[in-house]
Amino acid sequence: MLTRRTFLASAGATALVPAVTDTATAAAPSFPEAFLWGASTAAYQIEGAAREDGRGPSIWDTFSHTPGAVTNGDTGDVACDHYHRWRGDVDLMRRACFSAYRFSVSWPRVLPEGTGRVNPKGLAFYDRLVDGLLAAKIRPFLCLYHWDLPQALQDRGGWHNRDIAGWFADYAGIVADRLGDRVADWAMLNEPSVVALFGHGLGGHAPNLKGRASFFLALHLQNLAQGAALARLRSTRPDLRLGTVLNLQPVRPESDSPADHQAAVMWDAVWNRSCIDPLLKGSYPDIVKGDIEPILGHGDLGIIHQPIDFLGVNYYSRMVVRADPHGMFGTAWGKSSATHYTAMGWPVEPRGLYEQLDEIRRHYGNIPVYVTENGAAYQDVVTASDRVEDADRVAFLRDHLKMVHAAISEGCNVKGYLVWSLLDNFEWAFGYSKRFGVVYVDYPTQRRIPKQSYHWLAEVARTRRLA
Ligand code: GCO
Repeated sequence: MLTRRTFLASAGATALVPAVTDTATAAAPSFPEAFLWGASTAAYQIEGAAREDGRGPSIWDTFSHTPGAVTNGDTGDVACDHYHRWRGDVDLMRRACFSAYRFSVSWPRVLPEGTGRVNPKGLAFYDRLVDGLLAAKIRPFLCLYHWDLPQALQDRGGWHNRDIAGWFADYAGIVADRLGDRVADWAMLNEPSVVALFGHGLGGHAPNLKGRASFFLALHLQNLAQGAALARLRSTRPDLRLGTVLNLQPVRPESDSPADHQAAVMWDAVWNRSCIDPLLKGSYPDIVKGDIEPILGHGDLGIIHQPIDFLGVNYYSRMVVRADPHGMFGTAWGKSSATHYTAMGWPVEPRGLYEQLDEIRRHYGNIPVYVTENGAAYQDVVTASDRVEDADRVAFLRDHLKMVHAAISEGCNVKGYLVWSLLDNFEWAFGYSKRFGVVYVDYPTQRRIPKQSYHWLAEVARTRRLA
């Protein structure tokens, strides 16, 4: 079975776009004063306190407790214990001169059954966190959905039940009523194509469903729910800045053959354009219309096509595909030409980030963009002197930030960069075996050890320069 790992491990590409000009990359890059620096996290990956203060179960609780589902049987029951240690974690960001932080709200912490009864203690947690962030002069970016659907809603069909558009809009309204006076920036979803592909298409993530029709239904209903929530918040809270977070990856054919080119067009439509096009252009790509039309309700596209104030872009690598008549979409992963790989097996391809930002400038109205995730897992080691010398991660971040700088120099509307992630955390099906943090977490003691990359990023945030 393809997992997220094998899938991305075979991604990668030769550069098929014009090289970034030397002038854009050569000078010691300095970033605009208003540029935001920070980190992203997600509730299930860091909070822990899974059964505390009235939180209901999510599909990731169910999945992680299923024998064999997650590496080493790891679960998010305790995670980074951020639910109790958030003050120290906010302080780590303050000391790093971070000006922004994207976190997600756990839907089942706020609404244990997904709809109906609100859990006051759940909302109170985010209330404290937001106040703590503001006191530390860190701008909160709140994401409403980072994959932890209430299990009670999964039991009612989850992302396969059209009612979810209303459930999600109601939940968005409840959170905004409580936090909208202090949180200005609201992202609806995180990476709907990952939820659709690994949760509902290939399997490997909660709720572990499979099939092409299942994939498209989950994708379409996430788009619909996102549109419903955007419309709800736009009408009730016109003062908020609304957006969403997509994982966009330039797709390249493995060879020049027409079949591989066709596979790349298909995969780009499935992975990238079926999310961004309906939202920003009001239509699905032609090549997937046969899949979408049978599930498209009257008026759906009007609901999905909403103005947004910003787009969050998560970027890790390009993707290479080739034609394969046996693949779910007639595609298979092609061979990467990259020379470096992270501990996830993902190719290191900083230029792909430039290409993606440039694509948004040229084809999507140069909408304001935050890089809401970028980072890498490496085999971090704590030295005898209690340090983590993650020079590979520093190089990764520096090379990608150079590309962000190049994109800005060429007119891309990039407003900030949030590293994935602040802390080592629960990396979904890989559990705690992959470390993405700029801060090391010693799980048995929950001790935090800022890595070399943390100190490096802090210096960049402080000086706005890439040393
Ligand atoms: C994603 C999620 C994060 C991951 C990160 C590393 O992109 O899958 O947004 O939750 O942990 O991307 O895989």
